[in-house]
Amino acid sequence: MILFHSPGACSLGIRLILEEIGQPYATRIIDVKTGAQRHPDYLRINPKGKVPALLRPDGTLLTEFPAIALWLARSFPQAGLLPEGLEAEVRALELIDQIVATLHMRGATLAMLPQKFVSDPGAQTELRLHGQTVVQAGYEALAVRLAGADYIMGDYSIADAAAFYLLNWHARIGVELNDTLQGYMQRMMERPAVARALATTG
Ligand SMILES: N[C@@H](CCC(=O)N[C@@H](CS)C(=O)NCC(=O)O)C(=O)O
Repeated sequence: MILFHSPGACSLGIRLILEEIGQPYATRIIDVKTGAQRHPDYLRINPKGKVPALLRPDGTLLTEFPAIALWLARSFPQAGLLPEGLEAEVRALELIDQIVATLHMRGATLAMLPQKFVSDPGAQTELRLHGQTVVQAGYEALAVRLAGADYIMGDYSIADAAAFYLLNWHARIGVELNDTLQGYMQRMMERPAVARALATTG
């Protein structure tokens, strides 16, 4: 498998999952800070021009965080990253989609990169504040889930890989982590797979 990844991007979550699985994989760096995702060489591989993207052993490319995470969990069940059954699957997707589609795309992106959407400095400030409000509400909801549990779904799962990348952006977003979320991040970073993912091309 080959993961197309940008340091510091949401593709870090997929690295966490790959490290938990422990199967061989390679990482190709597509640094979105330099615009590498729009280079023709990468667009030939992934016309969406986004990371993460995963080239699978059969030679096909899979994109979109929730789809990649689910495929990995179901393809390597021995890693125990998602309990069996439809209910566990939809609950995991419910959480991951909220993190990626709402908190990341409609919150963090606006807070971190308002200049991508508007040039007016006042409008940028408004967008940043709106994004921070969305993320703040999402962080509070995650903290409620984690008040009585070590991980988002109780046991460690692919939902934690998504939560980790979003919480890891807190300083860039400008939203603080409360004690519960700080404890969770500490717990996550003590997992050898998370430490390995961060140590290489986090
Ligand atoms: N819906 C996509 C979102 C992926 C995404 O937005 N990735 C960002 C990095 S965190 C990216 O590739 N940005 C480059 C760009 O938008 O040009 C997914 O679930 O994978």
